[in-house]
Amino acid sequence: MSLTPSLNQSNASQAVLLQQRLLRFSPALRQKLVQVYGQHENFDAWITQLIDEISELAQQRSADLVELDTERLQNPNWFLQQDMLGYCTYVDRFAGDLQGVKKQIPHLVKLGVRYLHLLPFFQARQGENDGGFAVSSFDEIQENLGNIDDLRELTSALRAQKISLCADFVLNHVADDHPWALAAKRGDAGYQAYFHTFADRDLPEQYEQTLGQIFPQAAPGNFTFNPELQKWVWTTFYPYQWDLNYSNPDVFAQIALAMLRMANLGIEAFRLDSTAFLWKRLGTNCMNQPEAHLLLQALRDVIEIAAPGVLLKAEAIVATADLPAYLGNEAQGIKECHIAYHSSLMASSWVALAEQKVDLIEAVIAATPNLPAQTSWLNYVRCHDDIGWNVLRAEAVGLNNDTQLAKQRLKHAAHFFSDESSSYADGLRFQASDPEAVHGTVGMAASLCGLAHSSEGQDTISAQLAIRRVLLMYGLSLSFGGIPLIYMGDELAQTNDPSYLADPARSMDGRWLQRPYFDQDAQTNLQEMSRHSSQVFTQLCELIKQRQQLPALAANAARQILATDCAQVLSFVRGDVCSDEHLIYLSNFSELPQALLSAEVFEQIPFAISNDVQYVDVLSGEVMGSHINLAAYSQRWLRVI
Ligand code: OTU
Repeated sequence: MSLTPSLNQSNASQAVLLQQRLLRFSPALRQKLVQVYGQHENFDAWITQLIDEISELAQQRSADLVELDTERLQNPNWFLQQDMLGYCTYVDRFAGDLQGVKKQIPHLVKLGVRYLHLLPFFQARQGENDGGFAVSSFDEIQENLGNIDDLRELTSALRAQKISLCADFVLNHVADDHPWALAAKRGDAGYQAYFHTFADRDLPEQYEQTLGQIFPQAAPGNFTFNPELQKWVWTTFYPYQWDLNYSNPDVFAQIALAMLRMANLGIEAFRLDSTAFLWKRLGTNCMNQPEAHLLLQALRDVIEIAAPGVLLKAEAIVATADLPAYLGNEAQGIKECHIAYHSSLMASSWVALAEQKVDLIEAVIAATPNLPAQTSWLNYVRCHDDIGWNVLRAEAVGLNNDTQLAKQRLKHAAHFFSDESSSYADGLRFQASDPEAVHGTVGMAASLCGLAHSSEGQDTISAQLAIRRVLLMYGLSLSFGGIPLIYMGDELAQTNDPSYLADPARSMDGRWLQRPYFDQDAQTNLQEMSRHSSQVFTQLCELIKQRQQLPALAANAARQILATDCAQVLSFVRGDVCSDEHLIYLSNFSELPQALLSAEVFEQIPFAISNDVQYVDVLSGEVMGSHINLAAYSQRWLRVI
């Protein structure tokens, strides 16, 4: 069959561009992989074959995706645009299946969403599967959610509305019924080498000395005895999630190729799940190892060659100091992921709510470095996982140089949000039977903020305060910088869903408390302003709209903490402090009103010192006089008039 001349031409120019990218990024890819796999005797043949396969998949990319790649290469800051806003949800809980998600696009558009993260929808293990995080095929969709055609259709329908689809790519493990695990169980030595297996407990016990626990209650320990293999298998998460052995180059190659096949379906961003855990090293907690970073950098090179419009987002729930490495290192010319979750900012804002003081958030911000160009934080209030308190240990210790006190503070937060009758919050402890342990907390944002399910329709003071707290939390994530993310249901102030307790496949995992079904009724009745859902939705939309309009709130605009003499008030300035293109953020994390002297805040802004300026709060329209008054749990976004 002969091709039309124009197609031929565009194919030819595509081939040239691919060739250029291969020339540029293959040596970079090789340079990383030689550090990890250079000892293997067949390294040269292996990498030559891998690059061939990458190039093959690059050529299979459809014309519209190639066009998208080209556009994004021309505008590499596309994901840092002013109006970038994320939304995260499970497919079934939001809309039944992939076709249902397509029907919900108008809801996303109404919110201003530009980036939709759908939690795992690729084929998952039969039975328990950790909400889809036990993947049994990277090439098939969970039957109840649809098929590959539905996915392709959804990605293009989203793209038509300028919404990029983000999918989870579970890097650290596969399900115990993934074909690789099944082959291993059948005795295939090649596939056994895809996993970490141990004939006895000797090494596992040595590793356990320094390993942490993710699910200490539901899945204690990091190794599981498999009767078919008659061996212990490394299982950091649930026993049915088998950690991949990345010291085996074939594992890396298969994962890289799987990623490109998924990208070719139109997925525009990958949430790289559990990136911190990829490399194991005796005597360490097996997190954040240098090799894990090299492998992520190599995946970035693979993307640069074959799908350069695609984003990589690191899910590394680690201490603030360990986070920036996931975004590369500008001085050293190292690129890794484009986006990373800022989990310590998230957790510290909940601590601030519990303590009614903001020093821990300020400490986190102080420990948050400026990021390399073309990278961004992902800021969120809640997600499908627990709030892990331990990521804040360093900041909490640093504030008083007192380990015991730091532990007390984090314990207090866990207690505040999780224990009945200790506060307004309605959450639960996650996976900790030991009251001394500072593990995690689960619950929907609205519930943690004190909105009782039963209070819907009642205009009580406590409900109004709860709503303010929800908006306070979202206001921070929308104004901080980076990409803000809405967790499905929060926009409608949805509360906890305890129905998981009746399902034996889920009752052991409290995170299901915060994975409710989308409240269609609330969405249909958004014009009924007596509903809490409508009130939150309307005010959240207002915050989003203001953020879209204010250049000072763009993802990568500068940020600087402003000092206040009030421990309950958080304040920073975004944008250019030497011109009127800046915005002052102030928020009151306490239940009491606070008043600041305007002059003391404004004198920290060079532009305000040298000009006779007045500020208006864009949220209320109020012009600031000699004092900035902040009602309980309120925020102000001030711009120069
Ligand atoms: C990630 O989680 C996912 O977000 C979880 O939903 C999965 O259960 C897990 O991986 C396994 O695939 O540490 O960096 O609640 O914060 O498990 C990986 C604990 C992780 C999660 C933790 C997290």
